[in-house]
Amino acid sequence: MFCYQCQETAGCTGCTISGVCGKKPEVAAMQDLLVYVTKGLSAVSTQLRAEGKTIDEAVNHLVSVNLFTTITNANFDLAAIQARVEKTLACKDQLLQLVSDRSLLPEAATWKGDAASFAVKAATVGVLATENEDIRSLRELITYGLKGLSAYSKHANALLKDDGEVDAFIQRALAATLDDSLSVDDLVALTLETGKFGVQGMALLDSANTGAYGNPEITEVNIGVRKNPAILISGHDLKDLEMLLEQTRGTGVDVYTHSEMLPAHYYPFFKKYDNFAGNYGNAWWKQAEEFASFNGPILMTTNCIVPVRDSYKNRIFTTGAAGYPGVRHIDAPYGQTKDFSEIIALAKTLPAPTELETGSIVGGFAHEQVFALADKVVDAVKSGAIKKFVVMAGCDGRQKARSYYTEFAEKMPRDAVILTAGCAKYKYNKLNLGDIAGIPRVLDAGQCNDSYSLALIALKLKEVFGLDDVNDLPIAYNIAWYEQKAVIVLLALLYLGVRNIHLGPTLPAFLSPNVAKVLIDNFGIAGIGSVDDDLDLFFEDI
Ligand code: FS2
Ligand code: SF4
Repeated sequence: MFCYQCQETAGCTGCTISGVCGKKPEVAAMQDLLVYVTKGLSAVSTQLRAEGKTIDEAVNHLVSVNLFTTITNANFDLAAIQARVEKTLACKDQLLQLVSDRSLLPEAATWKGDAASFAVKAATVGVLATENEDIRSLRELITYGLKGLSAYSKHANALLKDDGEVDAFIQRALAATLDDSLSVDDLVALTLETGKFGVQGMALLDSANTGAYGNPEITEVNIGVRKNPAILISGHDLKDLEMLLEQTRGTGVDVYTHSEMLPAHYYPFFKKYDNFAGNYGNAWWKQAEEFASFNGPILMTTNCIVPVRDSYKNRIFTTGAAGYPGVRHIDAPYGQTKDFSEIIALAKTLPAPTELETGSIVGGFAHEQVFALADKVVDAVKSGAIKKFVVMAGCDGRQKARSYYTEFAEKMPRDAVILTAGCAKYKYNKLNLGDIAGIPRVLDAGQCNDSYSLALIALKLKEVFGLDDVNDLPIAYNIAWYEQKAVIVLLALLYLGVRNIHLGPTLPAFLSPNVAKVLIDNFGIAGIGSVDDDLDLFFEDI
C-alpha cells in the first residue's frame, strides 16, 4: 500500500505497511480502486456532458459518496468499499453505452473487472502509478481537495440541495487527473479552480444548513451530563442529527454531540428538542476513552472513526459514507428517513453517561451572528481593543506537536482574538481565554466547512474598513490540518486571495518540493515554527 493523504502519514512520507489511522493494506487497495473507477465514471460523465447529454443526479451523488468514503477515517469496511466499486462499474457501463465518441476516453473509463481481478488491478492504479513526482503531487492535491468538496456536497445533498455545476466540476477535474497531456502549469491552474469550486460547494452547504436549521447564534453548550440514558452522535451530518432527535423525542433518551457535531447546538432549529442535552468529550482522536465512558450507543455519521475497541464495539453504529467492519450500518435510500429505532432501543437498556467535565462552552459565531455584532467588532478594532484576529481553523489530531496550538492560544497577546471552525477548536475552546469588550477571545463559527463563514467575515471586514485587499486586514492565518476537508478549505482560501497561510503541524507529505515551492512563492504558504518564534512573527506589527 501507499497512502500519504493525511497529516499523520507514517514518517511524514507515506504509510506503506499499514495506515497510522488503522487502515489495512487490503482496504487501502480497495480505496485506490474505488478512486480509480470513480475517475473512470467521471471521464464518461464528462464526455457525455461535452456531447450535450444530461447526467442524472444519482450519478453525481454516487461520485461524491465514493470520494467521501475514501477520506481518512471514514470507512474501514472492505466489503462496503468493494460493493461501491461494483456499483460504480455497473453505472459506468450503462453510461458508456450512451457515449458517441470514445476516442478520447482514458483506460479507466473502459476498464471492466470482477471481484477476482480487483486486487491485481488495485496494485497498478494507486498513487505511485504516476511516476513524475510533481504531476503526482498535483494530481493528489486536486484529488484530495475534491474528496473534501465531495464530503461537503454530500451533506448538502442529504438536505436535498444540489449544485450541478459543482458536481460537473468534480467529475471534470477527476477525469483531468487521468489525462497525461496536462502539464504542471495546467494542473496548477486546475488546483486553483478546485479552490473556486470549494468556495461554491461550501456556499451550497452553508445555504442548505442555514435554510433548513436557521442561522447559528451565540449559544452556551452544556459539557456536563444528565442522568438519562443517552445516544452520542458524531461526525458532520446535520440531517442525521435531525432524524435522531425526531425519533428520540419523548422517549426518555437524551442525545449528546461529539467532536464536529458540537456546532449543531448553535442552530435555532435544534433548540426545540428538550432531550438535546449537550456536548460530550473532545475531538475525534480521544474517542476510544470517551466512547467507553459514554456508556450508551454512538452513531458515527462521517469520519473520523478510530479503530473500534471491544469496550464499545456492540454499541457503535455507522451511517452514510462511514463504515467499520463488524459495526452495524444503518442507512436509507436518498431522501428517505433512516430508522434509528434499534439505537434508541439499545440506549434504553444502558446506563447514563459517566461525567467527564462540567460547565459550558460558547459558540455560534457564524457569518450572520458576527455581522449582527459588526458594529461592536469594528469599534473594538478602531479603538485598538482588538489588535488582531488569528484564524485557527481546521482539524485536531493525535500528534503531541499539536500542543503548539494550545500554547499559542494561551500565550497570544490579550488583545488578539481567535476565529475558529472545525475540530481544531478543541485545543483551546475550554481554556477560558476571556473576552474583549464582551466579545469572546475564541469565536467558534462551527464545523470545518464553516470556514466559509470565516471567509465571509473577512470579506465583510474588508468592505467595512474600505480596503482593496483582504490581506491588508489585521488577520493572520495559523491553520491546523489533518484530513482532506482541510485541503479544500485551504484551496478555497487561496482562491479567495488569502496569502501567508501557516499550515501545521507539518506540511503535507503529498507536496513535492517543486509544488511546495509554487505554493510558497505564489501564496506565501509556510509551516509553523516554535510558539515563541511564531508569536513574534504573527504579532510583530502590534
Ligand atoms: Fe475534524 Fe475529522 Fe471536520 Fe476533519 S472530525 S479532522 O473530519 O472534517 O475536521
Ligand atoms: Fe496513512 Fe493517513 Fe493514509 Fe491512514 S489516511 S493510511 S494514516 S496517510
